[in-house]
Amino acid sequence: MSAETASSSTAGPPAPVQRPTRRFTGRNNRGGRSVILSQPGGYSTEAVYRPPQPIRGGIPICFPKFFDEEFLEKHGFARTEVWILTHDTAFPPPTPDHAYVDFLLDHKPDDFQDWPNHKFELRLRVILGPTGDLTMTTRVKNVNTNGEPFAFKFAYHSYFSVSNILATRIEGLQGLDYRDYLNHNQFTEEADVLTFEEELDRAYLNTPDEIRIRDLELRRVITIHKDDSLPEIVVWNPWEDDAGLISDFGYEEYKEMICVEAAAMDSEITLNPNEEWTATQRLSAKEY
Ligand code: TA6
Repeated sequence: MSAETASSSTAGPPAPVQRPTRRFTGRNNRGGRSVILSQPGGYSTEAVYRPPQPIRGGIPICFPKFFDEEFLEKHGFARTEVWILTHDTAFPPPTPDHAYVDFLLDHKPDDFQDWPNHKFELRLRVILGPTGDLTMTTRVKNVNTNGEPFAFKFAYHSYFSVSNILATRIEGLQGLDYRDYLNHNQFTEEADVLTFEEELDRAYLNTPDEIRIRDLELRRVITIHKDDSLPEIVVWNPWEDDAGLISDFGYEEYKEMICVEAAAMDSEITLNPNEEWTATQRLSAKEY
């Protein structure tokens, strides 16, 4: 009998599976409630919600814009709107050891004046798995009754906490073309891993399904798994000078964050009436 089998025979029955849970907070001063998905091992986040300011942190949903032509209006209205909490039977039923929540943002007449005359349904399912994996699936449907198509861009604007930006590496980008938004040029990534020593704002094009964020101090790898609907990866850190210009960004916080965003932002997605687009990203973390 091998040592491995001997130890498993004395280990007793396996520990019961601890399931992620979901709960609702009380109503806030705008009448809204928050939904908290938690996993027994931890994993919580905090964010301040002061509409119409977007939340700095977490995973804001960028829709229907990412940049406009003049770079003036960034990231669209979806991230600052109040979404409806719903139960969406059109999503596949999740397995019992996952906690999930469904949200809906739809069109009311005269809403969203910077994207007028478009009726849409924007649906989001967030699933927390037993090992802390976080899966987000978005569905965008054109429900225009005037026969018109519409076009949009999209991103999961994910903020990640890292121990030290100087000890952070992004893996999976070598050989890819990227647009550099700091000097409006296009380059090809030559480095085997992306490191940080100054402000960086780039969109990598035609990226693979998995991109990893390696935290050398924490000895942790976060993997972003994404589907083909999200061909780009945006990487952003404002560094010292730019962070100082952003009012809700702590002066030193650029040292402990990185945005790595699965996106469809390089070209627009066009939907005809009744067509639907879906995009999934899953985040998982592993220590090594
Ligand atoms: O996604 C990267 C980026 O567009 C950067 O250019 C930077 O401006 C950042 O997002 C912050 O955007 P926000 O609108 O959240 O302040």
